[in-house]
Amino acid sequence: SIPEGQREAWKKHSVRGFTTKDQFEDETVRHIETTLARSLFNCDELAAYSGAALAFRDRLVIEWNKTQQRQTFADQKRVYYLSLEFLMGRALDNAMLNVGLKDVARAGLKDLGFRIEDVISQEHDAALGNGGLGRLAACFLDSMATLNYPAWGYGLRYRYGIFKQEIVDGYQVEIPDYWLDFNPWEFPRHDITVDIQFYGYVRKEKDDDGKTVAIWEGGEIVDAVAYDVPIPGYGTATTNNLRLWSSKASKGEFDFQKFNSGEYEGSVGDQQRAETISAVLYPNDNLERGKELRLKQQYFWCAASLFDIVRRFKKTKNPWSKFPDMVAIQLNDTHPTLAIVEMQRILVDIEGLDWVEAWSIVQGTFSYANHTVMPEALEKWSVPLMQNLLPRHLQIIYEVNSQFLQYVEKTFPKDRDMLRRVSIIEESQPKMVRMAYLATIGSHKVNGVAELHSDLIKTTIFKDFVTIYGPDKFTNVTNGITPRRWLHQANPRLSELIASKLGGYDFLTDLTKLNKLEHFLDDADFKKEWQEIKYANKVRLAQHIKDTTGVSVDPKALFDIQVKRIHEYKRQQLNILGVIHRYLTIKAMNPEERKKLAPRVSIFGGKAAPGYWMAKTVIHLVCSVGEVVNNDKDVGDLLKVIYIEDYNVSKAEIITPASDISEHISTAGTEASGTSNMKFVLNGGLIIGTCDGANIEITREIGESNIFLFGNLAEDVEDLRHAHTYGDFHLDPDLNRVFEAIKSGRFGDAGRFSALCNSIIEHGDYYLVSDDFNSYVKTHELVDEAYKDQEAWLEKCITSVARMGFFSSDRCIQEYAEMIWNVEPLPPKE
Ligand code: CR6
Repeated sequence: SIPEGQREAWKKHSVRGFTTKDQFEDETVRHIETTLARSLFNCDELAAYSGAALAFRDRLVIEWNKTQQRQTFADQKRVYYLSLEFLMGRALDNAMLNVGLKDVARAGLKDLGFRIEDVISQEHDAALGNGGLGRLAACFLDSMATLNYPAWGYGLRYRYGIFKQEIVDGYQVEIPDYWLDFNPWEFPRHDITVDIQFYGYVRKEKDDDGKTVAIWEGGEIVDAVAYDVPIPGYGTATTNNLRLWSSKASKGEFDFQKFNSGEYEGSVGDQQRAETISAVLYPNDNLERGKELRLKQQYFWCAASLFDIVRRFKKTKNPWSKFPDMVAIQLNDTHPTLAIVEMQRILVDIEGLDWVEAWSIVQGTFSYANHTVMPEALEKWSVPLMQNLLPRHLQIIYEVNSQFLQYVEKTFPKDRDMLRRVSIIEESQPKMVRMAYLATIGSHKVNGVAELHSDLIKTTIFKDFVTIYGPDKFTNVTNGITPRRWLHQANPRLSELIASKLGGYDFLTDLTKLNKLEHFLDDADFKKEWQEIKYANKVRLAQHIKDTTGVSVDPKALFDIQVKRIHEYKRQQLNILGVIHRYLTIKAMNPEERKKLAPRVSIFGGKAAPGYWMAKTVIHLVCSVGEVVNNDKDVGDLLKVIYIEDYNVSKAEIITPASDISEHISTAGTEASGTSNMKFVLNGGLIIGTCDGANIEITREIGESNIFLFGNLAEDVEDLRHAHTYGDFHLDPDLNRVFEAIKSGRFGDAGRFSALCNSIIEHGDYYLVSDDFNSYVKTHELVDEAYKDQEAWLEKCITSVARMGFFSSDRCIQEYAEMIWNVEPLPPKE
């Protein structure tokens, strides 16, 4: 650090960051002219974005540095949020709003010849995630900073985020998302590099005290380089850190010999192999495929993060026993479970702690959030694969398992089968490591993400663990969303209207304050403005649809939206089959009947995993139906079917505020929580949904009369499936009519849809589409009816928004902090 005598000079020149419009313009132009080497003759919108982003970045960095310093000196417990996905979206708009300088920027950019909206939309989304799980991590970062928690996120810096989706001739085409061309929001820390070891072998040796120690040797080394991203809180100076690791060939490993002797390609090959580790995000949502590179990613990221966390702890000079009092590590799903094993390895093999003491430190430190009960998404790694890649870690897993099983056997001697059921090692061919069990055993708390889901994990996948540990180890933290991005940023006019009624923007940091909106249900001006805002948001979406698909939709029609990853359990197939039913019904109506019908626009969006054939077929069916319906003069504006390509966070900011109704229609018991359901309701849209995930709690909060629920309950699903497999299956007659239309070739070559139709008709209808079809269609009729009474509809929307306070991610983070992490906020000194 700088010597005492020079600190005054230093302080005099210390950077302050802009606050006024003039200063903002100074900074922006300076960055455009110097950092970017452009002039006023060649400054386009992208350059304006870059200049403005750099000006804001400077401001963030100042607070970020102070926050990090404060957190270091405070010597108190910190949270580390380990997530393989952070679906951040765009940063500039968020930074402007969080530091409270968007109006300054708007005026400044106008002076310089730009519209702020055009500038903001130049930014490339940071799309380091698949769907809900990654977006949840992003909302949590926003809340942790806003609530002043000393917290870091740890993830991977993928060179390619989730692919871009193009729809070509009605089919999904995947385009690589190379997003790092210009990213002003990250800071490479080339000085923070960690050596990560793979492969090799384990040697046992006696140390000086005669104790046997394990030494992991050989194999290969890859470097992890830190890239830091500042995370500004809203209305606070706290700016936390998100550290993303990037892989690089280790200097020691790079083969200079080869390079010198002219084998350039060979030497560069090693480098490329190392860089492959953090090259791509696996594009699967709720599905695991046991690929070696994925396991490599997981260990690479866990080992680098733990090295970093341990190094920081050691600087405090606290004894190891204090580790759980200083460090809370949250596992976002099982992807970072190897961190548990790595921690035990560090404590026992490197720091020389005794096994039992080390393990109690590990358990005191870690907690694990489960995000699914679906078997195909539960992570398992083959023992031979792990033996090869991480030989020492596999030994540790076996030792953890053996001690755990001894305890189980002693405690439950009568239940012989229990040992097989709860073993971390599944006795299959090949043997598999069950990561969810390992995560549960190595953590002090396990939580689900909505009440129903948390109940389900206790009665299904973790039933035996509830018996073993007692129910207190398991808890619920219902998911939430940040109202900053999902209301204030996505729907600025609605946020402003709400603020004008509630006397300011306090609701953005205490969302329960929204309940005062119920006092304005008789305020005609307020309601009129509310309605105008919804209409303007629909106009904006209609324009986007026109620009991207060429189809004109009427903003006065009922906008019915389902945007999320395409998955059979989320049942987009139920939606499109319902749309076909509607189309056939319209076609069979006489003109008088048609007049009574409310016009609809059915909007779909979402990516299918590249290898998920059935999901891709669903996309193709939606597009094919759109092709027919949208060109049917007979139908006109009564029905339009739209596929919005490349659904992502920044598109969601346009789509979410424009819904009248949105669809959250998973087979009951399959959607752990869902978070888009919360976003839509918070933006004044109603929802149609099953009794699943957070829909149930949304109903509890907003009232049954403000939501359109339908379908079978989670508790009946198993029986229904069982009945199907024993031949007790009835194809709903209306659904049959829909299938007949598809088979007749009305929507193009029927052969393309046969697998989709047959999964329902012939192969057991696992997701209960037919069982729920009638109830779904009938409920949509209720939606049509309700929409006719615009006055009553509006009242439902406003009432629902007023009651959504519970679903703020701030509430979630407070629950995690108090029940699971046991950490205190550290607010900046004023
Ligand atoms: N796919 C759940 O399916 C939940 C999020 C975040 C999911 C979804 O219902 O809202 O997590 N699960 O908790 C997984 O990713 C495993 C998801 O996003």
